[in-house]
Amino acid sequence: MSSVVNDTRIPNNVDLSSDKRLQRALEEWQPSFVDWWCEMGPAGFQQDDVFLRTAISVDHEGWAHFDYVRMPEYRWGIFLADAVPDRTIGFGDEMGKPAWQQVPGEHRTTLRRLIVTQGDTEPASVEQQRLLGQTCPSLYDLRNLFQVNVEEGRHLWAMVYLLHSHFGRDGREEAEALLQRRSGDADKPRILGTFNEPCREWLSFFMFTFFTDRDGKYQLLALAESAFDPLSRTTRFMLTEEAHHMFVGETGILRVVQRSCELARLDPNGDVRAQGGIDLPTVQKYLNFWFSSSVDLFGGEVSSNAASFFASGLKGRAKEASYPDHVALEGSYSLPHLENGRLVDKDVALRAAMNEVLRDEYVEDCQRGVDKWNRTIKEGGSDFELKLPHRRFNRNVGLYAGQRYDVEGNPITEAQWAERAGSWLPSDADRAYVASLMTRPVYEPGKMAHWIAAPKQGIKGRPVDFEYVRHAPA
Ligand code: BYC
Ligand code: FE
Ligand code: FE
Repeated sequence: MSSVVNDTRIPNNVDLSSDKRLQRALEEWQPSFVDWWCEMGPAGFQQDDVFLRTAISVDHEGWAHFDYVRMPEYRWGIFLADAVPDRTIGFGDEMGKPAWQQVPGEHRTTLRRLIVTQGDTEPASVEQQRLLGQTCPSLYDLRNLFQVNVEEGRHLWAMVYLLHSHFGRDGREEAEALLQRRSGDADKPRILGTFNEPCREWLSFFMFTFFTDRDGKYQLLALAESAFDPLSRTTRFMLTEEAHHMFVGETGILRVVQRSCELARLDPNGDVRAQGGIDLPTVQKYLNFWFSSSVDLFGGEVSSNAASFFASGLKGRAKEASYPDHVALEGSYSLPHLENGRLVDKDVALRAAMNEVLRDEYVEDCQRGVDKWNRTIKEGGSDFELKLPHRRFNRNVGLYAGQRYDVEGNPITEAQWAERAGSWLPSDADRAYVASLMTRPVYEPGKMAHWIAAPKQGIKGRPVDFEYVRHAPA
């Protein structure tokens, strides 16, 4: 099935050579992408050989090939999951009609915006993470960082392919603009909030890959349901790569809390900071920050955009087939609204609450990871429990933006917030402390920074002390 052509400039399984115009357009974009990668990708490691996986097919077995590669020479390609024969639209007003192979004129602007928003997050995350290599806790972690980075680069390719192949001149302009915006830039920021937040410490990186890449998972699951079949197929393949990104976050935090417990046991007063580790209350503050920021990425609780995406078949729910009713014209969704300082439940039309439905699944999925971390903490002899803050906590988008809630979701006053926010979110001093543990990188195979436990196993059957990155110090 769908063999991958690898001997061309752009590896692909979309028969690119049969469409010379498209091929030329993408070959023109490619050098701009590589320039962007060299300027904004991992700083200081572009000449190193990195043990990376590269996609070489799209079937379940053996889609990935592992070998040493220099990152600028990574084979970024265009891979669509295999077509589902005679696929029909699975939800909304067009339910049951054939899926679209071309963009319907009336949905062109909206679809383009969805694809651009998705595409924008991919290079943004690479930009956010570009300095992390210089403070890596091990070669194993360094390699994982770069694996995530090259795959986010490939996710950008996935969206740029759609823009070039289906949106004509506007699409080409958007593809250019995707390389021009910059994370955190005052004049040309990335589109969504979280992707402009600094991600300077490895603790943030692990939280980001756990919480923010998981938003990626849910948004991609929702787009995989799209009536626009090329979008569905490309996001289905992206999801296979996403699993590793979340693994990096989940196991990264697991190793941090494991080490934290070890260091607490070593200290006569149980003082983790005195032993040079990251104490669990600090982990909790980072968790509160990245969870609340990522929860914003789902958009407003009540959203006419979300309703019309659903109605027109552009974006469904995650695993739409698992719902009994795919039209969603009848149900409602109860949402607490703040009125005179009290929360009052109000029913919202189900279609208008689709962002919230997706957020529900996301929060539940996050909780599973937190439960695992808590089991590790318990095994480590501590009775501290990490908790997801309430989804209303610290919001900047949607119904609860501009209001104040504690981590349990109770409304509080501005004065109460001012008094307590420092105990919930990382202070400058917390960030400075965490950063102070990570000033020196660890480049010796098998060695770990003091603040993190070793992983249980290496990558692709290699031992933990394998030389995952051959780093030649400058
Ligand atoms: N920051 O009606 P609403 C990933 C805007 S992550 C700033 O609720 P809607 C990855 C919104 O644009 C997955 N602004 O919005 C992870 C709208 O603006 P306009 C990324 C925000 O349309 C790690 C307004 O607020 N994929 O892949 O339902 C590493 C009204 O809101 C934010 C997608 O997002 C925000 N957080 O938007 C690498 C999928 N949230 O039009 C990669 C594509 C909302 O009024 N995007 N706004 O000016 C979408 O499906 C939707 O656009 C949203 C929700 C989910 C973002
Ligand atoms: Fe991605
Ligand atoms: Fe990702």
